[in-house]
Amino acid sequence: QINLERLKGLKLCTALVRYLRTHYALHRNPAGLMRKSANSVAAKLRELQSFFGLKVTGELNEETYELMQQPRCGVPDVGEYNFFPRKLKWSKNNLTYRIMNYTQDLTRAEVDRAFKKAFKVWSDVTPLNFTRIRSGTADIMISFGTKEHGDFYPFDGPSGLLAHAFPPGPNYGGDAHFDDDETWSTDSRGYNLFLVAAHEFGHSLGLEHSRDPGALMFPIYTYIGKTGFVLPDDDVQGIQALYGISSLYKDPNPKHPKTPEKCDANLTLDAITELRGELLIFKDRFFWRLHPQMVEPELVLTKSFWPELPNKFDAAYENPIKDRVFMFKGEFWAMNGYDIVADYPKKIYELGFPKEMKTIDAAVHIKDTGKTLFFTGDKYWSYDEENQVMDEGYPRLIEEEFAGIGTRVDAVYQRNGYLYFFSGPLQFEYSIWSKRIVRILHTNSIFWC
Ligand SMILES: *[C@@H]1O[C@H](CO)[C@@H](O)[C@H](O)[C@H]1NC(C)=O
Ligand SMILES: *[C@@H]1O[C@H](CO)[C@@H](O)[C@H](O)[C@H]1NC(C)=O
Ligand SMILES: *[C@@H]1O[C@H](CO)[C@@H](O)[C@H](O)[C@H]1NC(C)=O
Ligand SMILES: *[C@@H]1O[C@H](CO)[C@@H](O)[C@H](O)[C@H]1NC(C)=O
Ligand SMILES: [Ca+2]
Ligand SMILES: [Ca+2]
Ligand SMILES: [Ca+2]
Ligand SMILES: [Zn+2]
Ligand SMILES: [Zn+2]
Repeated sequence: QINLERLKGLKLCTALVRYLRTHYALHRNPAGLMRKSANSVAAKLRELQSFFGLKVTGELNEETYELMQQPRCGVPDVGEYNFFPRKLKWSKNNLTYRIMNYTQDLTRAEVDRAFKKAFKVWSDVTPLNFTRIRSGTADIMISFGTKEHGDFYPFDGPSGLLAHAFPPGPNYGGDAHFDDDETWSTDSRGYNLFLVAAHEFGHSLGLEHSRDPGALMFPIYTYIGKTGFVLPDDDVQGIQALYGISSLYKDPNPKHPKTPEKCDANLTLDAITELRGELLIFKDRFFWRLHPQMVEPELVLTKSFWPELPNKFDAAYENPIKDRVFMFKGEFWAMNGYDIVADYPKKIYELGFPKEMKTIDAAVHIKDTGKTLFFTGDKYWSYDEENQVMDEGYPRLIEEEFAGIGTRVDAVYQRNGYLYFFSGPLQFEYSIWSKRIVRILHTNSIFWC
C-alpha cells in the first residue's frame, strides 16, 4: 500500500534537492550516503533562506516552498566560480554578440530590438561597447533552446528556469541561452524577453546574483510594468565596480532607483496597513512584510505580488470586520488577503469625496468607532464603514483633532488603542483614549533600528 503523505514528502524532497543542486551547488552524493547528506541539504537550505531574506530554519517550510515555485534565472545564486578570488570580467571593452536563432513567439525584429536594448542597459553606464555580428564567433553567442540543449544545464519546460548565461571567458563564456518552452513577449504576457535578456547579459559580463530584491540581478523574475526601465542603483554599482564609468558620459538617466534601507535615519514611508495580523509597510516600489513573530522584516517588490497594480501606493488600510484591505493610488483597490477583489479599481469620489480630490495621503480604520479616517493635505475626513457614507462636518483640520502631529500625514496605522502617525522621519504615537501624543519616535523605529 502506498503511503500518500510519504510520497508527497518524497516529491517535495526531490524538488528541493533539485533546486539546491541547480542553484546552491549541492553536490551529488555517492550512493548510500543519504543520511550524511541530510546535513548538507539543511546547510544549503539555510543558504537559500538567508539569500532571500527568509526565516533561516534549514527546514522546508511553506514560505521556502513558495519561493522555489517562482520563475527564475538558471544561474546559481552561489556560483562555482565564487570560489575563485578573482572577479571574472572581459579584458576588453569592445564586445561582439551574435543571435544564433530565434523564438517563434516574436518577430525577428522584435527579438533583435529586445537584445539590443538589453545590451544598452549595460553600455549606458560603462565604457562597454556591443557590436552585433551575423557570422563567425562572437564573444556572446545567443540562442533559444529547450530541455537538453548542448551544455549539460538542461531547461525544464514551461516556467521554472527561464534562461541562463555563462560568465566571461572563451568558448561558452558569455553565452546566453533562453528556454524556448517559455512564451516570450515584449509586454507583460509570458516572460518579457528584454527584461530576462538584460538580466542574463549581466551574467555574460561577470555579475552574480544580487540579494537586493530591487536589483535587476535578483534571481526571481518580476515584470516591472510598461514604464521605461531604469537600471537600479545596485546593478550600476556592480557593473561599474567591474568596468568603471564611461569616459564619454553616455548615461541619459542618472536617477538609478535605490532600494530603501530600513534603518536609514531619514527613512520616510508611503503607506502602512495591517493584513490579517501582518504589517505591510510601503515605500517606493517595495513593501516590507512584518510578521508579529518575526524580528526581520521581508522586503519585496510590490509588482512581485500584484503585477497588475501600480508599483507604489499613497495610502492603505484594513477593515478587519469586512476582512478587506484597501489600497489607494489615485483610484483604489480592495484585497481579500493577497487577492485583488473583482470590480476594482474604483474612483475615490465613490467614497463621497469631492470629484476634484485626486489623492489620499493616509488612511486608518478605527475598530471601536467603525470609522475610517482619511488624511489629505492638512485635512482629514471620517467615513462610516457600516453605512458607507462620509460623515457630516468633514473635512476638518488635522491640527484640531490631532494637535502636534504636524500638518501632513505620510502614513498611519492603528494598534492596541494607539494611532501611529508617520510624518517625514518622525513617528507620533497617539493614544485614542486620552486623545494625545504619548511618544515621538523615529520613523525607522518601526523596524527596531
Ligand atoms: C573599440 O572600437 C572602436 C572602433 O572600432 C575604437 O575606436 C576603440 O578604440 C575600440 N576600443 C577598444 C578598447 O578597443
Ligand atoms: C563601438 O564599436 C563600434 C563598432 O566597432 C564603433 O563604431 C564605435 O566607435 C565604438 N564606440 C566606442 C565608444 O568605443
Ligand atoms: C538554436 O541553437 C541552439 C544552439 O546551436 C540549438 O541547441 C537549438 O536547438 C536551436 N534552437 C532552435 C529553435 O533552432
Ligand atoms: C539625513 O538628512 C540630513 C539632512 O537632510 C542629512 O544631513 C543626513 O546626511 C541624512 N542622513 C542620512 C543617513 O542619509
Ligand atoms: Ca523553463
Ligand atoms: Ca562566448
Ligand atoms: Ca502616503
Ligand atoms: Zn541570473
Ligand atoms: Zn544552456
